[in-house]
Amino acid sequence: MRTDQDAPWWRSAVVYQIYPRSFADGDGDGVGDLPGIRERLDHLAWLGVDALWLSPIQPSPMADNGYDISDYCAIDPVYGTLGDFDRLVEDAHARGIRVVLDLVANHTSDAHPWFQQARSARDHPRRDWYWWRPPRPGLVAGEPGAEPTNWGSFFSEPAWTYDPATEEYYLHLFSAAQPDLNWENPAVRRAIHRVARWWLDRGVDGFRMDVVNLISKDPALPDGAVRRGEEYGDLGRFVVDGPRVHEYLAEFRREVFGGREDVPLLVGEAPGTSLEEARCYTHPDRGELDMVFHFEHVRVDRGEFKWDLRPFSVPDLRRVLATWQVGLADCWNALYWDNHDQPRVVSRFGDAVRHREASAKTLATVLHLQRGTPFVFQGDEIGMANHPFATIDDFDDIESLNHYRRSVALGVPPEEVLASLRAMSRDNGRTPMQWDAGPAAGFTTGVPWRPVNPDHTEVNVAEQRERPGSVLHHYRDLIRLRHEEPAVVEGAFALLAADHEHLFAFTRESEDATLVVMANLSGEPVALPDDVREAAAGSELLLGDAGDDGALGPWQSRVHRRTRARGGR
Ligand code: ISL
Repeated sequence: MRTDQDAPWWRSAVVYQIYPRSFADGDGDGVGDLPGIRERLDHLAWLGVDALWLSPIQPSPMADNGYDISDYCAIDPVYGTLGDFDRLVEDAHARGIRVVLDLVANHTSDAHPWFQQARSARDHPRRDWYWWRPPRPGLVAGEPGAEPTNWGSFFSEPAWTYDPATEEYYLHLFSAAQPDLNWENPAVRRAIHRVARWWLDRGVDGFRMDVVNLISKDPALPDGAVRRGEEYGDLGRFVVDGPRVHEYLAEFRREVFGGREDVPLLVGEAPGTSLEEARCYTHPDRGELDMVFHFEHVRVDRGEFKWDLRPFSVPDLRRVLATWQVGLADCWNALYWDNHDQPRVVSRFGDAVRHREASAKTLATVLHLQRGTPFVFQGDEIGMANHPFATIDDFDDIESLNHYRRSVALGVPPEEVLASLRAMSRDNGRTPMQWDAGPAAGFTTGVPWRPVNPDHTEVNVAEQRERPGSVLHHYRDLIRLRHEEPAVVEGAFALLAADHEHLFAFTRESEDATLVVMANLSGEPVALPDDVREAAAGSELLLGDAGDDGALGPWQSRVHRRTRARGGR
């Protein structure tokens, strides 16, 4: 496996995210599985990725497609067996590909034995593994308003559910089927450490920790301020980057990674986190997380624990990305455009209609050339786009369905809610992977669990594999460039054309070379401003079409390299 002596392996790595339900189906039941992934490993090896991250594969009632785990140390039968998992790890490792698992430890499924025991009696020793509270004094338990706090969950319901058997409420930041674990309890933390060690001993190479910045809550559980027109209080400051989260993560690393030779990757998903907090999570001196997925470029906080799509403009996007590049210069970034929770990058930031391939390629270029570890979500490497969902019956995701129900109940016209779901629903990222132009896009021989995007007849791996210049070949070139050019990994980031309406341009400067990256994030041709032209003067073209060196065509991008003279600039 590729390892640099001084730098951890993940610095020069590209990670590929697999959403197992939708990647490849090996047994024809219409749901993706581990044998299916194994059969497609050659695709990942051809692309050149260094690691794959699997969204949850453990047993789950699938209230949230596996982000509700009922047994941490097993495989859900729909995905296969532990034997299938071991074979997958072995085959991936044989190709130099590491395997990273999702660690969902903010909450379990309500079907997990821990929760079953906790809810069985108030005095059960496991009661305190979750957050239980009595109803508000003087109010009728189970009636709206009697919840212990005024918090709303991520999924448009109250964050508390009443349990009549023991006459208390339990806390869930997501659905009622996902009760939050009480990390205040050291026994809970030890149990999670054991789970993580168990998977590492089985050969996995790291974890993506789900909503890891939500694991510590303000134990006073105060009510949040209710903004005008909102139903729930603003709970963000009581649970996002909570009071003990840094302590828990330092402990996790010590207890789980301590003494291991090949240090695993630890990347944390951190909705709502700030740059300041991210520096605490990722600073090498603190050693909590290697990198975090922040949300600032994709979502905007509208309060009440909800993040809407951030309105898109190039100056705004560039400012956010550059701020994180500079702000984490002594730390490390996780670079991503989308994942299984977000609309597809080409539909969201690019132009899937008029400039599909060019915009998919250019967006990939600016992602991969920033400083940090790029995460490629399955299908982005061929420019997969949002699905043309028609009616509410076409949606499946719990967040989307709950959002629809709540909005319509509050009087928002259904067509309006549908329009917003088409743009932002998590279902967009979950349609089956498009392998070929055949029935069900080569994803399954059966009936796929989610509709295949009708554009698979044109947009698929098989076609792009045969076509140099395709989005797929471009991803491969970008990954190869990272492996061959140290400046891609370590070069310092500096923004160019800082006021331009359409350009995202920057340099990456290392000891030996300066890379100049210029990208036109618009459908209009642009003339290059002076600072970009000067930076690129006398350089060699590494990637992109040469064309007019004073301009970029619609959605065009180029990467140049200037060798630095020894002893000078
Ligand atoms: O990103 C989102 C879009 O609004 C949120 O819906 C998402 O739920 C949030 O980012 C947290 O995501 C993670 O935890 C959830 C799970 O549903 C997501 O799939 C997961 O990535 C609860 O485990």
